[in-house]
Amino acid sequence: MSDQLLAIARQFADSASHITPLGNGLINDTFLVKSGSQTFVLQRINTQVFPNPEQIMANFVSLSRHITQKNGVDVRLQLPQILSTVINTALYQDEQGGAWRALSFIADSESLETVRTLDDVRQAGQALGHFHRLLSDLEPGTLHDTLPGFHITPGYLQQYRQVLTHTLVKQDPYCAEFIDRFQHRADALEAAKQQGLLSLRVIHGDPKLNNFLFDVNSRQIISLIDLDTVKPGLVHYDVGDCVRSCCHNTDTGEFDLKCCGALLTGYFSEAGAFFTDHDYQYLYPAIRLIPFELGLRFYTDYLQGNRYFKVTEPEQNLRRAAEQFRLCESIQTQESAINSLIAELRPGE
Ligand code: GN1
Ligand code: MG
Repeated sequence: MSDQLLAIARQFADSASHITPLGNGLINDTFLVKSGSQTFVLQRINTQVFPNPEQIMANFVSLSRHITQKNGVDVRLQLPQILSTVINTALYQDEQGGAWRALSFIADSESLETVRTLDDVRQAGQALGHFHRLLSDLEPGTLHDTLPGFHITPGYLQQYRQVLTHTLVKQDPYCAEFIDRFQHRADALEAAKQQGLLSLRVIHGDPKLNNFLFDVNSRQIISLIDLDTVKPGLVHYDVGDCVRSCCHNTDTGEFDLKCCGALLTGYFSEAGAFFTDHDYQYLYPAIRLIPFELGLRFYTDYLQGNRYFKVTEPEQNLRRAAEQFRLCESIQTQESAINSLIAELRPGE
C-alpha cells in the first residue's frame, strides 16, 4: 500500500491504516479502507470519463434524499452513504487533480461475478425494478447528466466511424463485419425516444450483476451500488444491461433464456406498476441492442489504443467486444422465444 494512498484515505479518516483494492471496475479505482473499527470505500473518480465529479455527488445527494423521504413505501435497497473529508467536503482533490470520494461499506454484503442460482437473477431483476419504481416519481430533469452521450448507440457508432478514419490498428474482420450488419438497428431506442414512444426516467446506467450487493447470510439483495451514472435516460438501457450481464453464459458464449425469464419475472413484479405498452414492446430491441452497444464501445476503444476501459493487455478490449457480439448473435437467434417470454410474463395479460 503506498504512502500516497494512505495520505489520501486520511483526508477522510485520520486513523485510516490499511488499504486494499476492491472490485474490478473498468473506469474508477476503488479501495477498501480500514480505519479503527470502521471500514469504508475509497474511490478515485476517473475525470477523463466523468469531467464533473461534483455533479455525481450532487445526483447522489438528490437520489438519497428522494429515497429517504419516501412515505409509506417499503424501501428494500440501502444506498451507501457519502463520507465527507475531515474538512467536510464531499470530494478531495489530489495534487495531480484526481477527484476522490469515500462511501460507507455495506456490512456483511458480497457482490457476485457469476450467478449462483436462478433466484439470484430473479432478485437482480426485482431489485432493478424496485430501484426504477422508487425513482419513478423523481423528475429526471432535476438530475445532472453526468456522462453525456452514455447509452446513445448512434453516437457510439459515429465515434467508431470517426476512429476508423485515423486508427493504425488493424481491423478485426469478425467485429467489423458484425458492426456493419447490425448498424441499421443502432437507433432503435433513440428513434422511439424521439417519437415520444419511450420517455425519459431516472436510470442507474450500469446495473450489471456485480453492482448488486447480496447479504452474505440471507443471500437477499440489499443494495445497488455504483451510482455514478444515475441520470435521465431510458429504463430500457438498464434492463438491456442487466440482462446482458446476468444472462450471458460465459462458458458457451450463449444467451441463457431461462435466466432471462427469471430476471424479467423479478423486474415485472416491480415495473408492472409503471410500464406502458410501448415499454413492453421495446424490451426485446433493448435486450438485443445493449450487447451490441457495449461490443461497439469495446471495439472502438481497442482501435483507439485502449484509452477508456482499463486493460491488462492490448487485445483485451478486442476479446471483450467479440464476446458481446457473439452474445448479441445468440440473442438474435432466440428472438421469437424471447418475445414469447416477454408476452407470457407480462403482468395482467
Ligand atoms: C464500465 O467501470 P465499470 O465496470 O463499473 C462502463 C459500463 C460497462 C462496463 C463493462 C461509465 O463500468 O458502461 O457496461 O464497464 N461504465 C462506464 O464492464 O462507461
Ligand atoms: Mg460502473
